[in-house]
Amino acid sequence: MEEILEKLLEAVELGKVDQNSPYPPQLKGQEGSYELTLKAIESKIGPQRILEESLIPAMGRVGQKFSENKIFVPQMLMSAKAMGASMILLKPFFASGDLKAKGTFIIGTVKGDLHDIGKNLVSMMVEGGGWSIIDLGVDVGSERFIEALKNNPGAVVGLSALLTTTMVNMGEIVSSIREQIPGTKILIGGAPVNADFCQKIGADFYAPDPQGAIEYLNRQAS
Ligand code: B12
Repeated sequence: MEEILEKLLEAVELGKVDQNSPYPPQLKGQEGSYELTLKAIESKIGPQRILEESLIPAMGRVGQKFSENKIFVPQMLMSAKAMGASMILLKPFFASGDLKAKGTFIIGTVKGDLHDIGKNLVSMMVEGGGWSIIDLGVDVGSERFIEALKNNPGAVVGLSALLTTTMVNMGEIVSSIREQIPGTKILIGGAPVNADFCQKIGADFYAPDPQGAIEYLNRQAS
């Protein structure tokens, strides 16, 4: 792997946002994820490799260390910030050049859950796939999904959850949508969910990653 991708992985893992950021003390004065992502882009390393070889593995390591009680919420938050600084720079690469959208995709992280990195990634890539995006943010309950659907008839809905305690809220949201706006296509994703759970709560499709979401959405559009 290029040295720059290794450095970026380390910067995100340790929560180094940019050169001026005082955290973590051992990387004081060194480049952070912002500068390293810029350099990677300038070196013509594609956004997909930056994501797959640095950013996503970094968050995997962070999760592992959190599970082992080697780091705590504040450190996890700094890593999320560092990842966010990179994602801002990657967004233009995923943004759509298409003028006419294939359809509308309403996405949100479900009630009780504040994790938005994966959701943002999905929305960025789906937008790049030619869909118009309505991102409802985090901690979203059924009422807000239904309101957005009423304003955008025929839109496909995407639900994200990262916690085993909040994935259950997906079931309640799916039921409410089914009751009020039958026929809506609902896609779910996030680390704790899978195809079995999708079937159990009556959603239409589970995708493990943005690519799977795009493929499903394109099947709906054609
Ligand atoms: C960063 C992080 C945080 C940050 C979130 C910042 C932010 N802005 O998102 C902060 C510090 C706030 C946080 C808080 C907490 N967290 Co946290 N967090 C993480 C961490 C390290 C990374 C998550 C992440 O961004 N991954 C990278 C992205 C790219 O991956 P992803 O989200 O899975 O998304 C991908 C796919 O799942 C999919 N996808 C995601 N959504 C969707 C939606 C659709 C429609 C589709 C198709 C696909 C899809 O596509 C994405 C790209 O491939 C994970 C560990 C991990 N390895 O996941 C823990 C983790 C999720 N957190 C955990 C916990 C316990 C918490 C807290 C409860 C801690 C606490 N005691 O306070 C709180 C909960 C706060 C809340 N109410 O939500 C646990 C969850 C355990 C569980 N099974 O329930 C984990 C797994 C850590 C661990 N190993 O214990 N966290």
